[in-house]
Amino acid sequence: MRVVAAGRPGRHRSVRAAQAAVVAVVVAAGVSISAPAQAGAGRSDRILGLWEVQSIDGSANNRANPTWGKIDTIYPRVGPAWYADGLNEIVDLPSERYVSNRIFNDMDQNLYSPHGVSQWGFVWGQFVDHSIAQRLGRRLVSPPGETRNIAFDNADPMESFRNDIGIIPFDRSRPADDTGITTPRDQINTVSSYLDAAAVYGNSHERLDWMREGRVDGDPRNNGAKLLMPGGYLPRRDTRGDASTAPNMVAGGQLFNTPEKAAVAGDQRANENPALLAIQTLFAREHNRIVGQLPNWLPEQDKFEIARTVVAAEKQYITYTQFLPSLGVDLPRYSGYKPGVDASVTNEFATVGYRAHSQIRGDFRLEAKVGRYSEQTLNRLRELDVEVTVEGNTVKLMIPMGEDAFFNPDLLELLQLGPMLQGVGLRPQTRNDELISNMLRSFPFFIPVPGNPNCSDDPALPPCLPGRNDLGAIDIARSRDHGMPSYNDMRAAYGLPRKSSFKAITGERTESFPADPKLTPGAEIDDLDSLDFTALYDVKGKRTTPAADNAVRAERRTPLAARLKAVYGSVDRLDAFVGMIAEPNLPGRDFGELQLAMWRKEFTALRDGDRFHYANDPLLPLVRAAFKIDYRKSLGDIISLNTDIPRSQLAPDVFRVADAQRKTIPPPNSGERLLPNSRTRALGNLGSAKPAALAALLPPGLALTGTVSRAPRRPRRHRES
Ligand code: HEM
Ligand SMILES: [Ca+2]
Ligand SMILES: [Ca+2]
Ligand SMILES: [Ca+2]
Repeated sequence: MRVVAAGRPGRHRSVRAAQAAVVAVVVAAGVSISAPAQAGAGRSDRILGLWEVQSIDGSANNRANPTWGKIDTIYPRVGPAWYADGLNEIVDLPSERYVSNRIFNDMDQNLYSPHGVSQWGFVWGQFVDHSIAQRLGRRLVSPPGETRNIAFDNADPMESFRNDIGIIPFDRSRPADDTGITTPRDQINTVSSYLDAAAVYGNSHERLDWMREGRVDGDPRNNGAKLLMPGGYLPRRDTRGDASTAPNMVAGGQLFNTPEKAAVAGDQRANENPALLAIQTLFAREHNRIVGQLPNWLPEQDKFEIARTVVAAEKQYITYTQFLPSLGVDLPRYSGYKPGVDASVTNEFATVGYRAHSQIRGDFRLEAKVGRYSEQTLNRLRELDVEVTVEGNTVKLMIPMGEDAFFNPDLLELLQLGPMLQGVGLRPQTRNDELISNMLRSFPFFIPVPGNPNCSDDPALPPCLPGRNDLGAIDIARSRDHGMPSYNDMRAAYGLPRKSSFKAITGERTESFPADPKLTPGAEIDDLDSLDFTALYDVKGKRTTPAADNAVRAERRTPLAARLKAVYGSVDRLDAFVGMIAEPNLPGRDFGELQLAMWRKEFTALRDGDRFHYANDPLLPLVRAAFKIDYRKSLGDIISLNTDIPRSQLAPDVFRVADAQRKTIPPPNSGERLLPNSRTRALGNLGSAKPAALAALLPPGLALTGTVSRAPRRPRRHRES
């Protein structure tokens, strides 16, 4: 089957006008069929018999290199691997928890995003992560590699937590076959790299078959168009009866002993925290909402694939026009699909650059009208450590990201989807800096003992063993496990100059410890007083207090550079993850130089190297014209369309808290740049356009005569709220 480009913009008036013309050609007249659908390909592999379906596993997105970005392929490297023996062995550097205690410890003092980025910054970030990366060897998903527990020294003078098992459990990722022997050890990404909606639909037909309404027989194409959503929430593993045949879900935390109660989503990590599960649930509802807007004459399979296409486009659109700009990540202008760009998520990005764990705030705050929750529900929430306060007509809930919140799908159903999603936008996330919330850096967990397999608090039973997890220490350990380049080699790999001193990294004036009566000269690095906050500043640069809980910047008794120097000695030994988050935020952005470079490079590749990127997909304007379904929505729009929270009760840009709204948000056509050519998913012959041919494909009454409803040119102004 030949695929011919429409690319006939006519006389070049202006770039914008030409673009508009191309779009109009595609939609109003350009989609015609000069040949029947490809022989041999079943109709169910096409949308409306014409349009290529995006593969579920990322294969053949790139036609010349069909394994690029596919599931179960190696994370390519940007820089050289750093192993002790050049091949496989972890480099000998300071213990991860030792580093964490001296660099990441926030002493329970929150510092917030200086630009008022809401908690959507990290919640959306995690949702995106779960569509692009999951290493082989993640516990409870695939068999891990060698055990390499992280040392936890209860006697460390800088240790403020107790860990009775003396280690933080850690396994190496499983190496890619035949690596680590004569070539450096590589790791495998088990999900597809492309920024599709894999977190919603999964990466395999078997999984999707179970998740869609209808018969489970391994083939989703004979199922209904909708996702199974009993009562508007994701199904549990036992919803269809036998949980043992349900898709696998990571069942840690509250689900450890009841894995059959895990909510099932495309991504196995969906139950990890209530906000993540909420966004997963929202997009499953959105899928079903779109299916409901499609005409009845469409076969179920076509409805499904059209809705999946729109959902993926919405997810990308929000990522590129709302999420990235809110954090200050700007990209070069989109200029069309580039088949030479490999969009595979790199090892450096998955293991260092994209681990935005420093942005995670340790609690969620919800506000609802008194009466939304019954007294019984409030009591159950209290049992789950939720703090409930009533102020006038408003009930306020504070949900600590602790034991009871992790892997607890019941919690989301108690809170209800609308208030949870609204709550994520109410408060700022924590600053992207070297501090990682103690909620995640010193998270308690319990290891069952004989006689108490469920770790019940019952005093009659033997107590379980209390341990501590440290996400920051694990990030360091993982970067060493994956042979990540040192900080300076990482900078070089991303085209940035090396740094020759610690103070040049942090931007501080000195890397010496000050003379201070609270510190013992020569032993400052082992002195908890070295971490004291000596001044806090709010967003206006005014001094503030811990009680005001609005600090965005701080001074401490000792410079970060002095502590880094005392821990690492030489700049060239510095872990890339640690150096990256020790860099100061650039003006107007929530990122330092290295992390910004890593995000720019990866998100540009994920856009330019994706044949199904929303701005390269001629099916989307067709869907818009034919069915009045427009993917160009803000996250706030999607929340209000699928919950009982009206749009007016959400900020225009939910990625910023109310008093940090930007004057403008991107116009709805931002970035759309359809360049129909042989590289899109169009299978029809667009060149010899005959509207009648398309009309023949569609039932009577559905004529595609209109032009594309163009978005307003001027950025829309929004009220500041
Ligand atoms: C409450 C929020 C979050 C929790 C509890 C969490 C927890 C975790 C854990 C336990 C791992 C596995 C660590 C390992 O063994 O290597 C991980 C991996 C990862 N996380 Fe997070 N995370 C959260 C949010 C985020 C966010 C906001 C981002 C990015 C914006 C992110 C990006 C990643 C990435 C890229 C990986 C590695 C993925 C892979 O290649 O396997 N996470 N996270
Ligand atoms: Ca993917
Ligand atoms: Ca089926
Ligand atoms: Ca932080």
